[in-house]
Amino acid sequence: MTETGATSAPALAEIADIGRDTVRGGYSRHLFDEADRQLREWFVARAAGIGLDVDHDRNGNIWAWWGPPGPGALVTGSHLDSVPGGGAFDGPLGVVSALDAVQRLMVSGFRPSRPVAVVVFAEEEGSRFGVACLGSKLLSGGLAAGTALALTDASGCTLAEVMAAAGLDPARAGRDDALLSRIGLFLELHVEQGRGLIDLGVPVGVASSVLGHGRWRLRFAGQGNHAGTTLMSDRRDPMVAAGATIAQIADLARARAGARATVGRVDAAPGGTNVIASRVDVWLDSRAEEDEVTRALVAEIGATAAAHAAAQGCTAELTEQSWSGTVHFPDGPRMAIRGALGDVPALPTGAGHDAAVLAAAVPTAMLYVRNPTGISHAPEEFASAEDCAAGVDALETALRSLAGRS
Ligand code: HGY
Ligand code: MN
Ligand code: MN
Repeated sequence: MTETGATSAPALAEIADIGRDTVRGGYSRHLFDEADRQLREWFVARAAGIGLDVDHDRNGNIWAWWGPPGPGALVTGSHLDSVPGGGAFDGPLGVVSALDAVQRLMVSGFRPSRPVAVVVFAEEEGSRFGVACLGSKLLSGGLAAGTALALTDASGCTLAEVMAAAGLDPARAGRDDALLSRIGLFLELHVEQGRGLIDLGVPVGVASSVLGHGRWRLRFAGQGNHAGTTLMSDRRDPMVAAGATIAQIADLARARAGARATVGRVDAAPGGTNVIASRVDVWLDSRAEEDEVTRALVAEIGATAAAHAAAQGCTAELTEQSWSGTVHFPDGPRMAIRGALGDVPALPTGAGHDAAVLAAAVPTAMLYVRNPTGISHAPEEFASAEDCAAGVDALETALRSLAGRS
């Protein structure tokens, strides 16, 4: 960050060593784990260091205010958590760019006509508790507090226990109308996670829509047994049913225009090489432009799983774990931002975001920064220093224009 606030790529270097995953590559930063704790500490210090007043809300989100929290606030920011083995930019770019853009406005002597805040949302990736955008869903009432607090992580800890250990009162978790009433507009900058800006040849764009997306668990149950003494004819092997189902999922998705279905995570119990599994859990992520297409595809996958399970003398159970419907961002904020930035392109995305979840409760908008690899949720995710700087420039210009209005 230069003193004059000259254009510079956001200082992602400050957090580059936090949460590196030496096994998977990339970063693993999950709600209230050690990496998240360090990132939160960094954010609080960085925000306070530029004169913002930091406040932790009841749902684990962090708010850094320029001016007294009040109605009509212009809020920007994103998330700091990652997927397992995720990239460096998904989330942090929006947080660091927001701090840089606000600091530049401060240094320039700009005085906003409305409160301004930088926010860090909790558990956007849902990597610890399985629900995407957990912090913004709790804030906006998109997920009932009771349901959320009972969520468990891989070690069996509940969200309530983890929140309490982090110093929050789980009994207060849930929709926060007082805080929502302060938000006039939430503008999130995010690295693009597809190829739109590459193909258009421009560094920055605005968001038009976010695909509806959900997560389901397929639980195949059979009979655990000995790999050597159990004849093939005597088996009820859930791994065979799971494998046959997974092999079909891609074709079932391809048969529905624009639909996507992914299995990136499988868990077999007990997990011995010389043991026939007793249970295999398969997690499904599915998305499409029309929510009913996603629902129909998931139903078809569930039926396919049941048929393969029956053929193996096993059972299959489909459980919905997370759902966010398709969101079309409101025209007003997007047009105001395009008015301030000039004719930046408007892009749809298949990636979920807190700005899409919050759109149910307050006006929201997004800026995208070009990712020349077109790869995300992987260590190859990237944005050049020049494009990151263009993102901060765009965010500062948009904030200056939007905060100059009451
Ligand atoms: O899964 C998503 O689309 C987002 O990155 N949470
Ligand atoms: Mn992500
Ligand atoms: Mn993200």
